[in-house]
Amino acid sequence: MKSNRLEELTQNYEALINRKNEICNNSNGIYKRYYHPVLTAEHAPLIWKYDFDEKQNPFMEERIGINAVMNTGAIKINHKYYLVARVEGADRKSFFAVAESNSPVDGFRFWDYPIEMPETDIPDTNMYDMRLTAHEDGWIYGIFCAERKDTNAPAGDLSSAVAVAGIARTKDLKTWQRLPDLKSPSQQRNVVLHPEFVNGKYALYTRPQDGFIDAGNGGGIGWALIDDICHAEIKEEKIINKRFYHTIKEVKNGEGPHPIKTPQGWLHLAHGVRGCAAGLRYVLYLYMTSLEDPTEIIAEPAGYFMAPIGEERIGDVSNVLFSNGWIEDDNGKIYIYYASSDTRLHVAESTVSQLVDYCLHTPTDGFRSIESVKRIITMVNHNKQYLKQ
Ligand code: M1P
Repeated sequence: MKSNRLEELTQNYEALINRKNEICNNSNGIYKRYYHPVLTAEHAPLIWKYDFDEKQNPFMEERIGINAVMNTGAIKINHKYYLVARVEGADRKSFFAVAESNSPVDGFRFWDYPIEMPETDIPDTNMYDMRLTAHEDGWIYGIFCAERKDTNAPAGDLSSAVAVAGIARTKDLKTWQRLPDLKSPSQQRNVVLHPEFVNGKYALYTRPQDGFIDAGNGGGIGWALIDDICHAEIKEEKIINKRFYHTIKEVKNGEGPHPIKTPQGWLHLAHGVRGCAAGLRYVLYLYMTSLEDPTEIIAEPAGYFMAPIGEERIGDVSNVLFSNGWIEDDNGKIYIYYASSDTRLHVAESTVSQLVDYCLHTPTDGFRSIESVKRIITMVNHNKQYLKQ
């Protein structure tokens, strides 16, 4: 028989999983947020956290703490929605776990077991931020950040780390085959596999960085063609989406999930980072590249597409929105899974048509205040004809 406390915990847990989500009606016309986060630390299954044996756990204490659920890969398979989320324990270690639902916006329930990701010869200290790509070669790839201590750091420096792109593939999200890490001349995070072959090769979005935190000379989101995904190596890397002074991506940027193919071009979601007195501010932005040449930018609206609001602003790493997962549904809808402040995971809804319209018709960045003013004057002059006398 279950103890009263376990019974109560179970009831609360089921209420949380079965809670219906609601769309927020205040919208800028581009997307709508949903009220409730789709995954939080509280969504971690009780069987992960509690020893259910009352003799061993007379106070029904939590034995394993979960701190946050955030940055998720996302995919729809056979009418079901799957999130491969970054779960962070109270011990600071992140790992991957699959949550499944029949709905894109609520009802996500973690599988009983988190993913036991195979390792390479070099053990991973931490792993996070998986981008899922159902590639035309038939595999589902998961590329993620594998983090290890920097063995060249001076004695006493226990913080310096090295980020590499870990690569794994699966057919069912259950059994994963780990491939060798991406060989790169620089550290890498935010590496994403393009879903199609390009010139017969695998194509990666990269984010070269000088250090673990700093992009340094890494000029932005890169692109590299890979001969053999089973021994992936960057031989040539070209920056396709650059960082710029006094923009939302001044300090660094990174590709989100893999881009979505639309008749007008590849639609990309990315994050941009700038510094301010409160620390780093992470926002999301969109851009598009050409279908003929996926490295050629054809549209990039000025500024951010989504920035943290309300409770999204606060968390373990405040002032952060981060996304590495979205799902294009059969009805043209797009579900954007985004994490706020490295703490919880939300969903916003839009359509391919709306996002493409946003990209193609929002003014680009003029890089100077006076250019921003000119854009507003142009809009006002245009709108005058529609004002009632
Ligand atoms: O803390 C904010 C984000 O920082 C990193 O992203 P980036 O490499 O672009 O700086 C990642 O650790 C990410 O997981 C995290 O959300």
